[in-house]
Amino acid sequence: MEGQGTQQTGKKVIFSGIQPSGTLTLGNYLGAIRNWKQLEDEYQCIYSVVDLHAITVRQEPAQLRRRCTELMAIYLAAGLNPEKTLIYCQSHVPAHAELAWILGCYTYLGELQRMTQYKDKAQKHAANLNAGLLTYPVLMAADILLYQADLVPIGADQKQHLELTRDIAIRFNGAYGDTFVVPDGYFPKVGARIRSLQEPARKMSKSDPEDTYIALLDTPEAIRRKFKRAVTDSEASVRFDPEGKPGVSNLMSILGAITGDSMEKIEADFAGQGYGAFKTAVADAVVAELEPIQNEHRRLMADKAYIETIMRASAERASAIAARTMRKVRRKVGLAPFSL
Ligand code: ATP
Ligand code: LTN
Repeated sequence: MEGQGTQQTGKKVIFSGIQPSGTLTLGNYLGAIRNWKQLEDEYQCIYSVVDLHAITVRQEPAQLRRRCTELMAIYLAAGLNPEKTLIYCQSHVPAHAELAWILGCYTYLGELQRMTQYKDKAQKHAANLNAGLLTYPVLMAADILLYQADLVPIGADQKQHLELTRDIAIRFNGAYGDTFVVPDGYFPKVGARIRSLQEPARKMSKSDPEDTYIALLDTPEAIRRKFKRAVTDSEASVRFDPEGKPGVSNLMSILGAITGDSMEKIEADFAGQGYGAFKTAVADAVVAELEPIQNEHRRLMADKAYIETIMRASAERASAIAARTMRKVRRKVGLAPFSL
């Protein structure tokens, strides 16, 4: 189904979310949040703090609560304008869970078992291999389809989940007639897959050990130290070759994502220089990029009442959009009508 935009704005809809499951990394920033701001005028953007997704892995309750507020503050500190963009907490709109249940009945077990993220997480969390880890992508599909999103900005790691969302939407539309907009992915040209500083074969992930990632709120000293210790190779030449030189190429991607420079330009700029100077330049660029966000974040965290006001207002507006989809879905599926 073609997107018609929200009734309020007539603009195409963008939806994305981040789990409050750890400190945000430079990967989350470059692969996701940084690109969100640029979309805010052209689209009706809806960005969620997806706390229901986060509890697929055990979370300490007080910490989870704090991280939700912290992530909201990061959305705001990264420059999102809450007058235009909806930023809210997923669990504040119960329709996410309701639609996830319904869509789960239109998703095959085989489809879920094939998901790479599920296979990875099943290995990592063998002691708590709960059903939520398997049905995680159904909840993600519900997030997206609930708002009739046209575009979903995500990092490359979420491509498979988006494909599944499309399949579920097409299947449902096929069975009941046009109900959901079939969304497209929106991938950043640079920064889509930032890798671990210690094991560049893996993506940079906030649930890995601390020295493998740069946290958005790391101090400049910590950022410099981590880049200094980042894995490279013994060739001592700054050359972009993701296969042969994954560590150096990852650092080049980070620098390029921030400065906008091409890999060729970075190669030329650092020709004949060792890794020391190069790593310092990468660290300087990251420190300068993050500093204003960190300052604004600190300011916002001192005003939790303001964050809560935004969270509540956005959740109300999001609920109204979600309710429209739910009325349609309930009717199509044949759930008994009711009004309170
Ligand atoms: P976890 O490692 O705990 O599973 P995560 O770090 O992958 O979590 P998410 O909340 O799952 O974080 O992802 C938020 C957004 O950040 C998604 O759009 C995802 O594609 C993007 N993202 C995550 N890691 C990276 C990365 N290393 N490079 C680029 N984008 C990333
Ligand atoms: N699964 C995503 C987070 C996420 C999301 C979404 C992204 C949950 N729901 C809806 C885009 C749209 C992740 O792990 N990065």
